[in-house]
Amino acid sequence: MNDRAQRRAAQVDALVDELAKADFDLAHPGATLPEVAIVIAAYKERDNIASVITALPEVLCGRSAQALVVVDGDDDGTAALARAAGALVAVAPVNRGQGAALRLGYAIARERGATFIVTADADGQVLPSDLGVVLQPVVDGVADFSNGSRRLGKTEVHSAARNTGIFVFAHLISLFTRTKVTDTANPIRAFRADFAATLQLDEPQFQASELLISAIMSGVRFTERPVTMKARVVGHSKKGGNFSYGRNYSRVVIRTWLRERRR
Ligand SMILES: Nc1nc2c(ncn2[C@@H]2O[C@H](COP(=O)(O)OP(=O)(O)O)[C@@H](O)[C@H]2O)c(=O)[nH]1
Ligand SMILES: [Mg+2]
Repeated sequence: MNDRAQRRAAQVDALVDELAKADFDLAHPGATLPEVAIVIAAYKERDNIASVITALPEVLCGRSAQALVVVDGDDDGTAALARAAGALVAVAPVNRGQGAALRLGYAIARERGATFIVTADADGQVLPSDLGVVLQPVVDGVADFSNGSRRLGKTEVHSAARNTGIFVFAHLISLFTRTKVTDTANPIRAFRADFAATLQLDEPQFQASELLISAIMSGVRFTERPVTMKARVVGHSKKGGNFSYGRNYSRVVIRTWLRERRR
C-alpha cells in the first residue's frame, strides 16, 4: 500500500471505530467499566458466546470485573446473545478481524474507566479461573504485561501442526526479543488499561504476536503464567487452516520485529 492508500485506510478505520463507539453508547447509555475489563473479540460465536459470558467471574484479583465484547460485522446474533448474558457489547458495522476488534475494545475500556484489561476468547477455549492468574502480577505491580502460557500449563488441543507452530514461534520470538516466551498466541493477556494506547497496533486479524512483540520491545516488565487451553467447543478457527495461519503469523512476527527495531 502506498502512503495515500495507507492514510485513507486509517481514516476509514477511525470512522468504523467511531460508529462502533456510537453504537455502544446507544446500547449502553452512560455505561462505565469497573476496575477490570475482560475484553473479548467475537465473530460468528452464536453457539458459544452465552456460556462463555455467564461463566466469567464477576470479581478478579479482588476487583470487580465486567465483560466487554466487540463484535464486527455481526450477522448471526452474537451481539444480542452477549448482551442478554450480561456483557457490554460494541458492534462495528463491518468485519475487520480480531486485531481491530480488540484494539477497539482496549480503547473503550480505557475511555470508560477501566484500570486493568485482561483478554479472553469467545469460543470457550479459555478457563475462566485462569483470568485472575494472568492478571495478578499486573494488579500486584510486579509486571506490566502478563501473558498466559499453555506450555507452562496444559493444552487440550491435540493438533500436532498447531502445537509445533506454538513451539517454533515461541523460540523464534524469544530469539528476536531476547526474552523467554513460551506461548506467543495465548488468548489471555493482561496489562493496565492505558498501556495498549502507547503501542503501534495495526494488524487487523493476527494481533497476538504484534501486541506481544511490541510490548516486550517497548521495554516493559514481562511475565508469563501457566494456563489451560481447552479445545474449541463449537465451530472452527476464523483464521484459516494451519498453513495459511502459519504464513500469516510469520508475516506479522517478522513485520513487527523489523518495525520495532527501527523505533
Ligand atoms: N470481532 C471479531 N472477532 C474475531 C474475528 N475473528 C476471530 N474472532 C474472535 O477471536 C477469537 C479467536 O478466534 P479463533 O477464530 O478461535 O482463532 P484461534 O483461536 O487463534 O484459532 C474468538 O473469540 C473469535 O470469535 C473477527 O473477524 N472479528
Ligand atoms: Mg480459538
